[in-house]
Amino acid sequence: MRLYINQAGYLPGSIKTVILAEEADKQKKHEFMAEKVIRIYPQGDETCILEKKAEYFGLDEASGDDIWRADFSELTQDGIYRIKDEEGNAVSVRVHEKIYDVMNQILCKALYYQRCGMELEEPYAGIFKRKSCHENQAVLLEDYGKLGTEAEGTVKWFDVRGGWHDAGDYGKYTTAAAAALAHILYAYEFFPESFGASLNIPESGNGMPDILNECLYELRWLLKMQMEDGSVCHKVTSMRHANFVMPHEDKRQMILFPASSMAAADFAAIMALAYRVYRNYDRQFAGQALEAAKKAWDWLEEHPEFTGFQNPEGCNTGDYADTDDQDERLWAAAELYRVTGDEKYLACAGKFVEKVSDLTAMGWTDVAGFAGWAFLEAEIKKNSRGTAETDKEITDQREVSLRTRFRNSFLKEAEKILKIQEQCGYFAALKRDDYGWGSNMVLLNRAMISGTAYLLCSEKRYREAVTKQMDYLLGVNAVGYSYVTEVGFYSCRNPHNRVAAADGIGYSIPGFVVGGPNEHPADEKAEWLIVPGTPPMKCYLDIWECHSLNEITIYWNSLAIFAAAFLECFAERQ
Ligand code: 9MR
Ligand code: ZN
Repeated sequence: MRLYINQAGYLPGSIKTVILAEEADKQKKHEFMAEKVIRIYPQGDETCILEKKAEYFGLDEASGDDIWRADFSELTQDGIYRIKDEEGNAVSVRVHEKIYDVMNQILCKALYYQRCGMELEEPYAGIFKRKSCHENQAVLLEDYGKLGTEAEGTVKWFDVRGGWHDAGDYGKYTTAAAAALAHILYAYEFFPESFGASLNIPESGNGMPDILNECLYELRWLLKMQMEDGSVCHKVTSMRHANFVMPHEDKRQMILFPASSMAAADFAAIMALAYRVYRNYDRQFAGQALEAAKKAWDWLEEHPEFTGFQNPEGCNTGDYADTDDQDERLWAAAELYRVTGDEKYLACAGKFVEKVSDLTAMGWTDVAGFAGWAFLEAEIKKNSRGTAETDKEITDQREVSLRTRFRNSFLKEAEKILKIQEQCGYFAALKRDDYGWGSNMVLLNRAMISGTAYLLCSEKRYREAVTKQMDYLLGVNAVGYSYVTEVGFYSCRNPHNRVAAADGIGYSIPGFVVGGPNEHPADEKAEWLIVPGTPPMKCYLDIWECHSLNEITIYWNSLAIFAAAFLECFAERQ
């Protein structure tokens, strides 16, 4: 029997479940599986303080496991405990009021380690200190072929230093960056008090919350991705991914790839949001951000057609391809309306919303849910600790109807998510077929939707849904891993991250969310090692070569940041 708990720990008031699992034996008759008992002891003490029944859930399809579950929510005192089953299997569990406060700091600090174009100095980076990287200027794709020829003199050079490396690779991608920033900046707007701690980064103590300092590093880079005509480049990467070397050893030529309408619209939206968030801290930057947002919007108006992006031949870095830009345009309109109050944006939002099918998506491909957050801001802040600035009475019927539409979409989707969770023995918000590349992203996206539903209607079951997603991420899953590097007693240590593979340290920078189980492995090592027919929740390996299982990205961390900030905000609610 295997026992699974959240390895980071539980908030005193939260719902707590231990899962007992064993690989299903097809010969056994499931209807007659007996109940089991678990006992809980304080660490280092043999006096049982709580005895609970573990009820048989049944066969869990995604893992192929027989599952029993015991609720131990009564354990509300801070402390470390041992949970034992009748066979003597045991696991340690922590209960502490600061679990998600600390979790959030670790997840946020990980972003600092992704910084490009500056040295990571020992006082902030400790053993993970490293030299500055990617200092050289970039060229436009159209000029790339001229390098090393007679025409080299006519090549234009661009300074695109700064920002975060996207993931385990050293590329920097506009739509991916916008999604990551959105998760974090909205989390900051909704739960500002969850971001009080110092992250020990070079800017700490300058009067701005550290999470905003960290995001500003990314935003200042993002500004450089805008061209003079207002368009925004889709990405800046080398033609081929870097070798597995430290970032400062990667000397490949950086290329600015062509603009896309998704990049321009995401850029407009995130810069408008940045204006709101930063105007009280850094007026100059805020002003620049708003101006850049409007310029990108004007470009979009001049280019109403879809401008997609596809890698040119020979390029193997991420393409973050999309087939539609209506949701991105919707988000840009929503944010610009929120900051300017200009009706023209509201009218556009009303037009774009008709063309978007999923109004709750909040990833790099589909972003309409962010528009929902923008419209529902005042309502959401009433229930979180953020203070609404714009809680005016809404008289414009178009806005009222947009709000209702988003509200209903979030609540409807959250209801579906609860159903998915109910069907999974591990309470994961993933269906049998949802275990693809970055399955942890799908799960955490759903956690954000559940969280949004809670913010809209205060129904406890939605808050518990978020708790359970974080439980899954942090150890309540069929392989028993905490999918956050170096957090927990059995966590991933070998993420697909060029830095981790090249730094020779032997363990990982803490606080990175890895992609997670993938039933369709797409890298050679995983294809060899994952035996066909392995249940989807078990298609995972903590091996650095397995990029389709074990990569890290900024926009997976940012999702967990949102969820952790949410749980920290409601830590005191029972
Ligand atoms: O998450 C992306 C996955 O869905 C794609 O199939 C894969 C191949 O293009 O790319 C993944 O995204 C990666 C991106 O291309 C580059 N940076 C790291 C991303 C996460 O693995
Ligand atoms: Zn770099």
